[in-house]
Amino acid sequence: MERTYLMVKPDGVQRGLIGEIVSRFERKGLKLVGAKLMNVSLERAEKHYAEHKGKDFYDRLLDFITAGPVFAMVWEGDQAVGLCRALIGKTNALEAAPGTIRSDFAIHTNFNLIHGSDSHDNAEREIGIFFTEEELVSYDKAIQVWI
Ligand code: RTP
Ligand code: MG
Repeated sequence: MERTYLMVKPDGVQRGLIGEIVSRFERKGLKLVGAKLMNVSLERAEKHYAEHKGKDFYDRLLDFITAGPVFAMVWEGDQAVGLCRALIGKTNALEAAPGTIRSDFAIHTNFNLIHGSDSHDNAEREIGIFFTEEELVSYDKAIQVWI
């Protein structure tokens, strides 16, 4: 079982796409174990996007992710990291496969609606930035045996 960190970015919240986005992971059969609407402080944003420090889009990225509330989530399931990245689609909406979130709803790379952890280690790191372990809920999902 693997956990991943997903976050509807400020553009997705402003466009009223939280429900649409959440429903895609629910329908896939993954298990939601944590969720909250929150503002991202600059300190948290810098930790989260540390790997991009120094790149030309870094400042713009920090401005964007701190500009309004995000919907932070932790999802659990077999290969959750890779499966969620597949449902999200490539960074650039032009390259995202049809049917993915970014293909269906995004136009620009700067406003690509959702973040998903790109590796198991980054997932655990990012979950630690945005959630305390007490905020995550452990439970059995009756239907899971059929998926
Ligand atoms: P994310 O981390 O947000 O899930 O997106 P990602 O893995 O698909 O893309 P990543 O390479 O991690 O980049 C993080 C975010 O930075 C913005 N970006 N802009 N060339 C550019 O202008 C550029 N490249 C990346 C995007 O908003 C991307 O989601
Ligand atoms: Mg990334």
